[in-house]
Amino acid sequence: MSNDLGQIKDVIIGGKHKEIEDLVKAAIKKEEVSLDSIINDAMIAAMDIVGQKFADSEIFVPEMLVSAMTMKKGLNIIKPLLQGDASESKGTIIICTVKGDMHDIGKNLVTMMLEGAGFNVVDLGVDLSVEKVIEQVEQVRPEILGLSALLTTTMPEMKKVIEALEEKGLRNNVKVIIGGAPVDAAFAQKIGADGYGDDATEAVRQARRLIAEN
Ligand code: B12
Repeated sequence: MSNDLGQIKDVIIGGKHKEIEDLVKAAIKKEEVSLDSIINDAMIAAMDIVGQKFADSEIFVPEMLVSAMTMKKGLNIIKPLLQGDASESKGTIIICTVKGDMHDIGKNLVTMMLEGAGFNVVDLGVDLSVEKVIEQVEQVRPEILGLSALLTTTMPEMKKVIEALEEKGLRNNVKVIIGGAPVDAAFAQKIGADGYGDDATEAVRQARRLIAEN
């Protein structure tokens, strides 16, 4: 791994939020460092280590929070570079993190990549109740609904959303894609989702596939 990526990773793990912006700016300027590697090999890899340290009780929620804040500051530097051609929308997507779940870095990254790929994304934020999601689907009428969950305890909310869409007669109007660390393709199939993405690139691929099938 290049020195730039290693430093970004260390700074996120250490929660040194004052240093991240300059490091990301410097890395972006280097031809040999891709945006993809900054996001995946440095930033997401750092959060995996943070998660592991938390699981091993080496760090606690406050440290995890500062690392998250550091990553967010870094992502904000990258965001403008991911913006695509917004002249013609490829379709509308509503995205949110499900009820009881405050994790939003993955969702935000997926949002950035979808917007970069030309989709119109309505980001409802975190901790969204089933009722609120349904209300927004009725109002916005998106082609796709994206749901994110990072906790095993909040994954069942995704199933509840799909059931509520069925009950309201909305299920045929909107495709549902899901993602988040504890979620997988088998779970997506089990709850009747239309797609699953293990990262932001796959989220874009799934969205394109579902729009093309529409
Ligand atoms: C940062 C973090 C936090 C931060 C969140 C800050 C924020 N604004 O997001 C804070 C400190 C608030 C936090 C709190 C908690 N956390 Co936390 N957290 C993490 C950590 C370290 C990183 C998550 C992250 O941002 N990853 C980076 C992003 C980019 O990855 P991602 O979210 O997986 O997203 C990617 C894909 O999954 C996918 N994707 C994501 N969403 C979607 C949606 C769609 C539609 C698609 C297609 C794809 C997709 O694409 C993304 C880009 O590649 C993880 C560990 C980990 N490695 O996941 C633990 C982790 C998720 N947390 C955990 C826990 C236990 C908690 C707490 C319960 C701790 C506590 N005791 O209070 C609370 C819960 C709070 C709540 N109610 O939500 C556990 C969950 C265990 C479990 N099995 O359920 C983990 C796994 C840590 C661990 N190893 O124990 N956490």
